Amino acid sequence: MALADFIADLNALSAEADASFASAADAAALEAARVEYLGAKAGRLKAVQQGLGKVDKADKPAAGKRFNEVKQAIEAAFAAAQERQSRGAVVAEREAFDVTLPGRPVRLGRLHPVTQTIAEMKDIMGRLGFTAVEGPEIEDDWHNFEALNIPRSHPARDPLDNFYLATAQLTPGESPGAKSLGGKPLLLRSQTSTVQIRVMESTPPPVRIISLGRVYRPDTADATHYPMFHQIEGLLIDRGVTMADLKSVLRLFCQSYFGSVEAGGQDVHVRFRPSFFPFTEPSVEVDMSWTNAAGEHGWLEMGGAGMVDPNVLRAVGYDPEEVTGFAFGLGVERICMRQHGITDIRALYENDVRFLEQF
Ligand code: FA5
Repeated sequence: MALADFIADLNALSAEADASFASAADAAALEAARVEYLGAKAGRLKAVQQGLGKVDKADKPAAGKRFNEVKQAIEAAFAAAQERQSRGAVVAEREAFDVTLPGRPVRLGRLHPVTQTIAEMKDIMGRLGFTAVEGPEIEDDWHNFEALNIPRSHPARDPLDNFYLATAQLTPGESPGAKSLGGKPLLLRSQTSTVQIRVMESTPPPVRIISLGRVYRPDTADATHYPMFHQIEGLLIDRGVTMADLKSVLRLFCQSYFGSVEAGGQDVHVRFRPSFFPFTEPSVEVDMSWTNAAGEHGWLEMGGAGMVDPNVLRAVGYDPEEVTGFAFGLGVERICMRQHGITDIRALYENDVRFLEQF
C-alpha cells in the first residue's frame, strides 16, 4: 500500500470523526460516535491501523507517526465535544430555574433567654440611673479577694473553690493583663463584685453602676447550680446612702421585672435575711416574693447585698467618713428560670434548639 493512500484514508477518517462528534445531539449519540471511531475492537481507527501492516517497509516510520498524530487528534476532538456537552447541561439546568417559585424561608434565630434577661435588667436599672459597665473574666486576687476584704487566710480563696490559672505561663507580654500583675495568681472571677473595685479605683464618688457578666465556680452541676453562671452586680456610693435605699432599689427592680408578668399587678415584696459577706457590713440575703400562675406563693432567693464595708472604701481610696454605699449581687439564671418556669439550670446550657426556641 502506498504511503499517500494510507495518509489519505487517515485524513478522511479524522474529518468524519470531527463532524460526527460535533453533531452528536446528546451524551448517548456522542458515545455511539466514540465507539464507531475509537472503539477498541471494531472501531474505524482500528481498521485503518490494520492498513499500516501493508504499507511499504521504507514508509512505515512516516506512516506510524502520522497514524499516532491522527489518533491523538480524534481523541482530543472527542474530549472537546464531551466538555461542550457537560457545560451545555449546566447552562440548561440554570435556564430551567423557575423564578416564580416561592423562596426558601430564612429561619430567624433569637437571643438566648439569659441574654434576654440581661437586656431587660440593664433596661430597668438604666431607668433607675445605673450605668452598665464591664469587667474582665480573668482576674487577679487583689480584685477578686484582697480589696474585697477577703484576707489570704479566708476559706473562699481555697484553690478547690476557685478556677486558678497557671500564672507561670503568663509571662509579661503574653497577655495584656499579665504585665501589671507582677506574677500574682490569676483566676476566673468567682463573683462580679470584682467590678465594684475596678470602678471605684478609677472613679471618684458618687458612683451608680451595674455590671452583668459570667462568673465561674467549681460547683457540681445540679438543677440550681452550674460551674459558669451570670451575676448582676449593683453599686451605689454617695453621701448619706442607707439600707433603706438598697431595699427601695431592689424592690423597684423586682417589681419592674416581675410585677406585670407574675404578680398580675400585685405588689412584689423584697425580704432581707441577715447574712455575712466580708465586703459588706451589715450583709443580707435578698429574697423576693412571687406568685405563680396557679396562685401559689413563695420566696425566691436572689443573692447577697449589704452596705459597702469601710475597709473596702479605704482600699480604693474613698473616705468612709465622707461617703457610704450599698452593693448587691444577684444570680441571673435563677431570676431567668423563675420568669420562664424553667426548673433545671442545665437546660439553659445544653444548646438544644427545641428548648431554646421557646423563649
Ligand atoms: C456573691 O457572689 C456575692 N458577691 C454577692 C454580693 C454582692 C453580696 C455585693 C454583697 C454585696 P453568692 O455567693 O451568694 O454571693 O452568690 C450570689 C447568687 O449567685 C446566689 O444567690 C445565686 O443566685 C447565684 N449562684 C451562686 N452559685 C451559683 C451556681 N453555681 N449556679 C448558678 N447560680 C449561682
